[in-house]
Amino acid sequence: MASVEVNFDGLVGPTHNYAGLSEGNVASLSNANESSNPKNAALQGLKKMKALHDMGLTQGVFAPQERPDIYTLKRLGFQGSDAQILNAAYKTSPTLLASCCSASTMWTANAATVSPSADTNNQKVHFTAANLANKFHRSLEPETTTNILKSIFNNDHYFQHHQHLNDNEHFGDEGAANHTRLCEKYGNKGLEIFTYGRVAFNRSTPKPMKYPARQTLEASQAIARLHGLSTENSIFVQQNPNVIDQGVFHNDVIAVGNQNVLLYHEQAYLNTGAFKEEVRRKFSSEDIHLIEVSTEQVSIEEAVNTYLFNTQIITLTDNSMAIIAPMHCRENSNVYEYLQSLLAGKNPINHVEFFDVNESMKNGGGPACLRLRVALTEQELAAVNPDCLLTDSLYLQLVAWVNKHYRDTLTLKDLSDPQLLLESRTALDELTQLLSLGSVYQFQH
Ligand code: SUG
Repeated sequence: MASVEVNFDGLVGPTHNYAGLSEGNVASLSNANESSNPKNAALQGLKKMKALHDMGLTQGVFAPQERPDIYTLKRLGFQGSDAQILNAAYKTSPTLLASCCSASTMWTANAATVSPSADTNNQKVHFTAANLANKFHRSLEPETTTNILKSIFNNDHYFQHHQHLNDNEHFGDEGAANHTRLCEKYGNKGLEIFTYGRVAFNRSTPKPMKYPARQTLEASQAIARLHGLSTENSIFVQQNPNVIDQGVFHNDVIAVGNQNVLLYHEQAYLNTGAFKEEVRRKFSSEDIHLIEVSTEQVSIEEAVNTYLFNTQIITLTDNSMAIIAPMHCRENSNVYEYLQSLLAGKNPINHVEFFDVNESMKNGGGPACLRLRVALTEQELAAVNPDCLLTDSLYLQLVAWVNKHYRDTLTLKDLSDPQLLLESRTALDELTQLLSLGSVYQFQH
């Protein structure tokens, strides 16, 4: 068996809600305060995982985190019993409480940056959890993310884990959402493309005016150093600040790559010409498809609303490629038409599947946000915690687990309900057994 790419999808946690926490993320702001359906959200995610598993791909499961995050509330001065803390936090600021309850770890594209062993100087797979320093609710994620990564990839011979970058916006790091790897075969040396939004230590360089640039060049460079990448197999390219200001808060909202295919909008990058030239020069083969979508074909607004580029391009067992898209792409006739022309065009993508991941989409998370890609050799795959890899029976167990523990409606007021904390801990405790994760959560210590 050759190397494979495994998608580790984030399981949606029991507190999934819409709190409007992400400035610059259009969907998050426009659905603020709506009531959510955590059960449906988790089942939608599981369905996508199962479908990819059924297509013959190796599919991983990434556990959610403990929310409400009582430890953060204590650190911020709330005291008393858990119920008192939740109540006082809600009274002080519903948004603060919602931040400590966000199920945002479902978007595992932001969990970490991963460099496969073919790219690194010690031939190990390297992992660095993202610090997500730009958003308070997301900055609560990296420690437990690292615990979970260490528990899934628990073998020093093959895997190397780094501490997340310093918790400061100068080193703001959003993980794989701003990182794409092109390669011939997954096991070959690839070209790692780091896309950043601004340069932190040089104020005179271009940056967005309205919305934050979450990823800095300095963070991307630090990751490449930590992972032992070479200059020939890495590229640092700036995202177009104008599109960040139109709601493209991560690069995976405007570009997606797989093997020798890069699908991107013509406005995605600041200096597209130079970027394309560098990709062609550094890529190991001339057989590369740089598929540029023009504004005339799909506007930035349509790209942001339909998540055309937040699709997953996957390689099927017959080596053809399929595109995994959200329903929004089917519902928008212009984008649908574009997809049909893409499938008919001279490129390896010849199949599209649409998925209802609407609960996640309403917070700005499409199919690609929900997964962390890890390319692994046969030996590395054998060293992965097998209970985190989806099987037909694990799927059924997880569906039953969701149905048993999750609510089907949640409002911001419900977040202060102490019962929700208990439900969430009970569910996660059981999950760590299902996935053989060990004690990755603070409440288990
Ligand atoms: O960080 N939304 C997430 C969406 C992340 C999408 N990921 C990628 N593009 N890879 C974010 O903005 C919204 C939470 C709320 O508003 O309740 C949120 O965190």
